[in-house]
Amino acid sequence: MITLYTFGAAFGLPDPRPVVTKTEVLLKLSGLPYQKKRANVRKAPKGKLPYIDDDGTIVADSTFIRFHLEDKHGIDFDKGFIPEQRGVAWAVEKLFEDHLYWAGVDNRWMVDTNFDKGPRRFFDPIPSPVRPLVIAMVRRQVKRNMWGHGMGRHSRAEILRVSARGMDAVADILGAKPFLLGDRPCGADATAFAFIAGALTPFFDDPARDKAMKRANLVAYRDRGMAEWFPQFAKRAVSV
Ligand SMILES: N[C@@H](CCC(=O)N[C@@H](CS)C(=O)NCC(=O)O)C(=O)O
Repeated sequence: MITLYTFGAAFGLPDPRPVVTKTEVLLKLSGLPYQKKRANVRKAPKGKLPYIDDDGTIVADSTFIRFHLEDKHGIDFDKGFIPEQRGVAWAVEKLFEDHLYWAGVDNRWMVDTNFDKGPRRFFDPIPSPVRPLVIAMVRRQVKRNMWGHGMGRHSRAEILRVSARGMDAVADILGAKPFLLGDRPCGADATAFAFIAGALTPFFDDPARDKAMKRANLVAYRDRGMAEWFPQFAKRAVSV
């Protein structure tokens, strides 16, 4: 039995971190039995979530978890799709994970009102006398990470501009298809669904969200994925 280590539901979503939701969708697509457990991120093998324990084999990072499912269990998430489609799917996946992800971090962590109702809550279990210190330290670290990536060097207007372009690109690739490559999901749909659901959650104020909501196919795609994989969240992801 595979155990997926998660943060747990928040912000009207199955998990606040899209890469965790991505991994759960991959597990659902694989058809393999799995269970979920709340993790202590400080004890995670790479200091990040997700990771899995597959009968004693620990695999960290959503991409390496995918590779593991492919290698050990013989799953081909892109079965039936030609190399060009597989290539587009992989590029879309990494557009979300290595580019648009940072626009989401900026909106959730650097916009005070969003931080206060969102990520600040992660620190509630910390004893109150030291909490403000820990919060300030972690927020500084997130800012440094954003700077190191490069997204953090842009103004908010610039971040919104590049993230809107990215979401438009995905909406254009998706077009009228139910899933990224056609009538059935491929591996990258796990990522696209997770990130689009996160970007569209009404939990946060986000001009990028307002813009993305105008792309009806993205909204329908999010709704389709929620109904298919997380029906218990379908309502909450739409109105929190
Ligand atoms: N490349 C990794 C990214 C994992 C990642 O960045 N996880 C973040 C959440 S999105 C994390 O666990 N950060 C530590 C924390 O939130 O304390 C993957 O795809 O799994």
